[in-house]
Amino acid sequence: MKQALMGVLLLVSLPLAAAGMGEAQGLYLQHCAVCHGADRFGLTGPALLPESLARLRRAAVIDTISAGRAATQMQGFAGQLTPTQIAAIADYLAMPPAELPRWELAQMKASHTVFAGATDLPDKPRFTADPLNLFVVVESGDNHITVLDGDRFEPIHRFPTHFALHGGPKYAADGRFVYLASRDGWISKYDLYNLTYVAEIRVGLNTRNLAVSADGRYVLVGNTLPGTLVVLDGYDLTPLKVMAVADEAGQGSRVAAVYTAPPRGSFIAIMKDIPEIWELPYTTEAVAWPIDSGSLHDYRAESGEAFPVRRIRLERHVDDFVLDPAYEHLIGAARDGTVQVVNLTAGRRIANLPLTGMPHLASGITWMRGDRRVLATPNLKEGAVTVIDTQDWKAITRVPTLGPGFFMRSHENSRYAWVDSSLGPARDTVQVIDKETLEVAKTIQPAPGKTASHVEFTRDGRYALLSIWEMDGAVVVYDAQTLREVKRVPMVKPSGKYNVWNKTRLSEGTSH
Ligand code: DHE
Repeated sequence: MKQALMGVLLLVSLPLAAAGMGEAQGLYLQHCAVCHGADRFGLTGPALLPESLARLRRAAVIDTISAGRAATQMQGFAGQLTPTQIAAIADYLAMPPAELPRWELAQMKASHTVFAGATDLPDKPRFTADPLNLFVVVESGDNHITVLDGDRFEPIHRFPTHFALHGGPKYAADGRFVYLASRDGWISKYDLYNLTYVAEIRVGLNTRNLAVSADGRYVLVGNTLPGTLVVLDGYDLTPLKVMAVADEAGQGSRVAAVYTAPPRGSFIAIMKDIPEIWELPYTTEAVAWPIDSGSLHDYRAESGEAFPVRRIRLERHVDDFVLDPAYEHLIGAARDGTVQVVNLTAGRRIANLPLTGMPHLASGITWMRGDRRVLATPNLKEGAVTVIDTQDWKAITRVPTLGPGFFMRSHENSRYAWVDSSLGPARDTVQVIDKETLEVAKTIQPAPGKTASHVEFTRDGRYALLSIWEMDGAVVVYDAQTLREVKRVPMVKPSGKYNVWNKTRLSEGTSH
């Protein structure tokens, strides 16, 4: 801790030293606090804590303070403040607050809103499009969502969201409601039939992602600040339980990710700072558990507590993971690139995978190749997709790509899997891999010089929708068989798109 603090202090550069901490704080309170809060926890503007700004370089923070942020209420301060004052504010924002930030049940309750009349609306869509073939498209450029008709590729509705949504929006099982998480800890429930928000609540200061139970009764949110798991009522987001994450010796941890495991009737959570996986059963009713002894079921019966925690202890922690289609195995990667396979029923690691770079397993997908199910993962550091046999957990091949990428997608009805190279110089290309030959069948460059990424299929797998990740971006629709462009729908930096059918039917070609 002392070392970490020293590191932060050393990072504080000359402008802060020159202006002095007091002056920088004074400038912050005078110019920024009205939108971002005196405590930097965020108000109408986002939180400005080191955790919230971790993805931005110092130069980008200075640039935003100087020039403002397009399509938001953030104005530029270059005309009012000197470059030294702006740099001092940027350095002040990189400092942790004097007191450890807390966000407890009382603060959550104070932030909770159930919108008037919104829990009592008709159970029928207000539009004629197929409600199971809608896409929710997150436009991160100006913090909006477009609801897109997945047959005609026409927008049905566009609405504002909290700042910086991240992770996949999650649907309730019938696809009517969608739950959204912002990096700043805001969770919203939206009614896709009536095109209106139902409820919202702030559950933390920095959130990883959320998961929805298969029965729709609960939402679980994993936070990094503070390190908590929060259970909400799926109906109106009332907070039901807040769990501080720590190992049995009391070492606290940030949450790295949470997912729902429908056949297990449980949530699975991984932790950033302790080598543990937590399984939290959310139903005490009969579930087709894949286990019969030494079991979670027994544990749960003994516990009698709501959301008891089953700890799976590992030697090394995992930061990123995917579950196999049977929800029997968790395949997890650590930041150092090591990958382990954990049998969730047995509660132990059963294999290590000797992969290189940094596999992005949250984007891993599986398919049947002959009589074997394979798992393919893109890589955040290397231009390659690794294909793994899920029977013996051995890598079959590495498919070279044009660069490191984030996302990989396919569909049961498609012979191709799509992968981007958005983290390298060929960021304006995506590649289409033949799932049988495991070779690149085509390289597509939808808009030269503009970042291309994140594909999602229509419910029948006939079309693949790709994002051009720019302020003047678009969702480009391709015929998934001929790989020819069909349509281009303008969007503002569409970071991701989510098809109701594929997500709720747990398509093997996408994330859930
Ligand atoms: Fe993501 C999903 C973690 C940076 C866009 N990202 C996820 C999920 C995790 C994760 C655990 C799964 C959540 C889920 O499905 O509910 N992301 C991380 C990181 O650790 C990382 C590398 C660093 C960080 O800042 O947290 C990171 N992610 C980014 C970005 O910089 C991206 C490209 C732009 C952004 O919006 O912040 C980004 N992440 C996404 C998207 C998804 C996502 C679009 C949903 C993918 C899907 O199809 O399900």
